[in-house]
Amino acid sequence: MLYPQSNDSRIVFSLDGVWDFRTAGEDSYPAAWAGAPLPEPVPMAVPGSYNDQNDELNLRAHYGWVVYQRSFAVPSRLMAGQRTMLRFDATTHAADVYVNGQLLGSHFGGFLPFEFDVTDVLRSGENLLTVAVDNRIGSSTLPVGNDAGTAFMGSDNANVPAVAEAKKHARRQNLPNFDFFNFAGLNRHVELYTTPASAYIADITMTTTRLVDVAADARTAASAVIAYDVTLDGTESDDSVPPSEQTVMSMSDSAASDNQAVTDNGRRVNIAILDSAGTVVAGITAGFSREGDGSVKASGDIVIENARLWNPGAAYLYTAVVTVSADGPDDESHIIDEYRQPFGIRSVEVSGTQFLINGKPFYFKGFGKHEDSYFHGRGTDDVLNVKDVSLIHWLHANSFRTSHYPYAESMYDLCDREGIVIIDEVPAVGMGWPQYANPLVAERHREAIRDMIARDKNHPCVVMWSIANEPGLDGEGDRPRLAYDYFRPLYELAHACDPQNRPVTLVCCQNDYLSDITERTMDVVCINRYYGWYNLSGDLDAACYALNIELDFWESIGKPVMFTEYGADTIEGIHGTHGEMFSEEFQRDYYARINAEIDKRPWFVGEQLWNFADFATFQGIIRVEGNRKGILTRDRQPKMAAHWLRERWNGIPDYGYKG
Ligand code: E9O
Repeated sequence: MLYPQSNDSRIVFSLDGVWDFRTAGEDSYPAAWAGAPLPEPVPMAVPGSYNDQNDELNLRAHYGWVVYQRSFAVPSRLMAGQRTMLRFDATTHAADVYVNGQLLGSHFGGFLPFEFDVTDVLRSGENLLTVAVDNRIGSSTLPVGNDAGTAFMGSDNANVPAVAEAKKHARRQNLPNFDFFNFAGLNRHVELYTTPASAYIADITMTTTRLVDVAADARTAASAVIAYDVTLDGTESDDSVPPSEQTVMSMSDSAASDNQAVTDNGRRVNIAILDSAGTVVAGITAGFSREGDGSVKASGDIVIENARLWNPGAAYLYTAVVTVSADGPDDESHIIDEYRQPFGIRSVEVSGTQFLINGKPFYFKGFGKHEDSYFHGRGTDDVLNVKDVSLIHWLHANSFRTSHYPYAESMYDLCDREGIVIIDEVPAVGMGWPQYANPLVAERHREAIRDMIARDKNHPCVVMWSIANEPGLDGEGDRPRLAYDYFRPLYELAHACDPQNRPVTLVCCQNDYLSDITERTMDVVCINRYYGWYNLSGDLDAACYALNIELDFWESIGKPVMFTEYGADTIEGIHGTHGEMFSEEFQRDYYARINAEIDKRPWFVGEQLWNFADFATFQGIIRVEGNRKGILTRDRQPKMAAHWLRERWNGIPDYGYKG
């Protein structure tokens, strides 16, 4: 799904702003609210999680449905003959969408976009848009909620009669089996956008397939072969003919002016490749053909000479200006649709125990993050994203994982531009044994993998897919095999979905790595380890000893291995000469000691600590105002460890750290 874009052929209208809002029932909402103004609404900003926007309603404790509503008018003159789409960048977690009382459809899953065709639904004048959103999580949702018991690492005196009795009368609530607050609502942008109706560009894929003569510093290549793939859809997209001859242009030609390759019905695509200065450096014109699956596509290769490569810390972006045109009855060429797709030229591969970008061994320096901030909750916040990216640079970090869900698109755009590397993760967090036997979970999991890769495939910043965080992989009996049987097909699905065939991983929890037979089969072994915190607490000598025992095991596996989490809760302002747990000194010493051990292992290809910043969680006895493992506070002030890491990371190059 292409991100909405305004140009000569398309219009985008933002529906962000202050909407009307009401909480509704645990299991439903009044049907009458779908098509009439909400009674006594309160204001609610979109995008944004609703939870921290209104204190009177105690929305952090809300369980079940809420209803958002706004009206809008569109300039019907401008939209006549266009296809009009209503897009949600993400609603968390399930949504029913109505326009003028008519149900357009429902969507499940809180972190990826969906859209509805509203061409025949909108009327001139005011339209009423109503979105009902459900925040409930349970054993069939991703992320996973507990149906009973406690939330993630919650405490309970299960056998005390009074506790057991009180639970029967307790209000229903979400019990996340994950460690981040279940922020919900219209977390991301809402847009109306148009495309031409008869034929429009439905998708674009730009894939680096070959780099020739990469320079020693990996900044350039003598040439790069880019596979393009453009999908056409629309009411008249299906009268295509077999592909006509394609015309590859040299750099000196003007791509935009070459219209030689024309189908019988005259419809053709032109792709002009612009460098970062906007100069056309290559291009192609091609016809469309119908594929076996019924889609209408144009695909082939474009060669870019003297290619500038995208690198961590040294980004370079090209833009593919994709134009579909056809000859009218007057024999003149008319543009039907156009789209500007940025992309980067780079390769990613795992070779032996190395993670190679542009053929050079890359070392991951960074963290797991969250979309999380005061007031906004998980709401898209470009100020915060720009600030975080600047802090990533300040720390001399080069990467992060989108723990534990795909982030808003604008963050990937920023990272493309700023040369920051992303491990992109689906919201499969909190998974254990019951989920592996639940076909609904498996289907939702597959859908999340497919949708994430379809959305993010063109981003050069994304170098690896993570298909889950900390599922149960080890244990007695057939458990390791059950986990393998569940995850191996998902690993293969991720590879099959990705035109770039990037490495795929599964982020594994502190576990019995000897009985776990799944993690070792990933392209990169990504481990979350808390030696010295959750175990051997506070004893860094014992922690290092234990870590080395485990590292000896991974050495025997012969794959690249990295930390995707390690850390210690730290309350800013707590100090001590001997650095006890929770003090700023302890967090610094923890990283100093653990990093000294991984530095001895050449196949250990990265350190992504936990976490970039403190973040909100479900309340519980081990969470004081959330998870405090940030090296920054929630308001982005550095703790002592951040200064220490900043110095360490300044001395670690992106490429070739361990030879
Ligand atoms: C997932 C992440 O979302 N990994 C957790 C992080 C944490 O700080 C959480 O925020 O808790 C760590 C899981 C470690 C489990 C260790 C097991 C030992 C339990 C006593």
